[in-house]
Amino acid sequence: MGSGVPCRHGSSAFVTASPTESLLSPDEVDDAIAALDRLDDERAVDAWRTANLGRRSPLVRALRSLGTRQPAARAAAGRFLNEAKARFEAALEQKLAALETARTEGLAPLDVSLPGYPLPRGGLHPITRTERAIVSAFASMGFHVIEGPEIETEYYNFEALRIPADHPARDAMDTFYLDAVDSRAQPLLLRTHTSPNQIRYLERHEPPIRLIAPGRTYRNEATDATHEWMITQTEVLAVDRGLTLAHLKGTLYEFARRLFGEEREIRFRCDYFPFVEPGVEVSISSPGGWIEILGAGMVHPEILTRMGYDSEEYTGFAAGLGVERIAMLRHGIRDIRRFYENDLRFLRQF
Ligand code: FA5
Repeated sequence: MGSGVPCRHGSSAFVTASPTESLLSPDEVDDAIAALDRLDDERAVDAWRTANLGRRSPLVRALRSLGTRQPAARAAAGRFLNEAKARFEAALEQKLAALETARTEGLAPLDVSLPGYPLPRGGLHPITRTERAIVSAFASMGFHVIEGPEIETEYYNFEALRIPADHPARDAMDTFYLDAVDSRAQPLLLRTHTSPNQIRYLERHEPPIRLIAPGRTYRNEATDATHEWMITQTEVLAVDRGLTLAHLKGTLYEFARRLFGEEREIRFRCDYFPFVEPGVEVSISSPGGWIEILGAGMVHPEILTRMGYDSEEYTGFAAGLGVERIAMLRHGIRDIRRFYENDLRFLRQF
């Protein structure tokens, strides 16, 4: 309890005599109210409330003990105590109102006509912007967006895509393995590409299929100006009757035209991926030379057969686009590492 707050825990506060006397003397009530009047901060007022109106205050204890008094003394004492309580409560309410007025008086009134403060505005990360541009280019060609898990099993990331354990293609995708297995004892890893989405989708859907699956992928490799260890990829898959390499090329040409305009050149070269046949890589011209932006090809017939489709009847094409590389080309950025350094001077330019 703070100084200046009268608190009567001693027996002197209780007057235990006749009905004309009270359990709390009138003087003490006056003193307590005068003490409250002198207080000027909320904590002291709170302490006063506890001392004078709290469960253990003389007033409340006296009220509680009324029942033990002689009937003759009880009525007069009760009246006095109730009056004291009402006076305490009124004084307290008045004091709190006075403190509130004092608190708000010093504040300047709100002038809504003053110019506002410029609030810092966030923006979308350049990789998110490019990812959205890619998605919308394919969506306008009839592809729909799906998502798959970033933590994958060896089966979906490699084996189902015809990349067995001893296959050299695994060397190109140095893998972050997790110290865990799934319910079927499959080793878990951070997916090295978005191609597992092809298998996951084919398992559950019938052709015609046209999907696009953007997301993060991870490779345990050294970084340089065009290589990061965390890459955003976008998988593209189409499966239908009669699809050919011409459909793949036409789709990718149209995509490149929408994203880069007519000026940039696009180059197709043969490449090898175990899950396509034939396979290609696509590069885009830039002032610094060609930049490879994606791998692609015709879905390997064995994958379609394994998924239960007649590969004579159904064919498909697939592609895996590197979003960071595409963002570099769109914005003329020479070093891929800039994207994830979190340097606001760089990020604010987008
Ligand atoms: C793949 O990841 C295949 N899954 C692509 C694919 C899909 C082929 C469907 C055939 C059919 P690759 O490792 O080449 O392929 O990566 C594809 C693209 O991701 C590359 O062209 C490149 O743009 C980007 N990329 C790959 N590794 C990196 C890296 N370390 N840093 C930046 N971008 C990368």
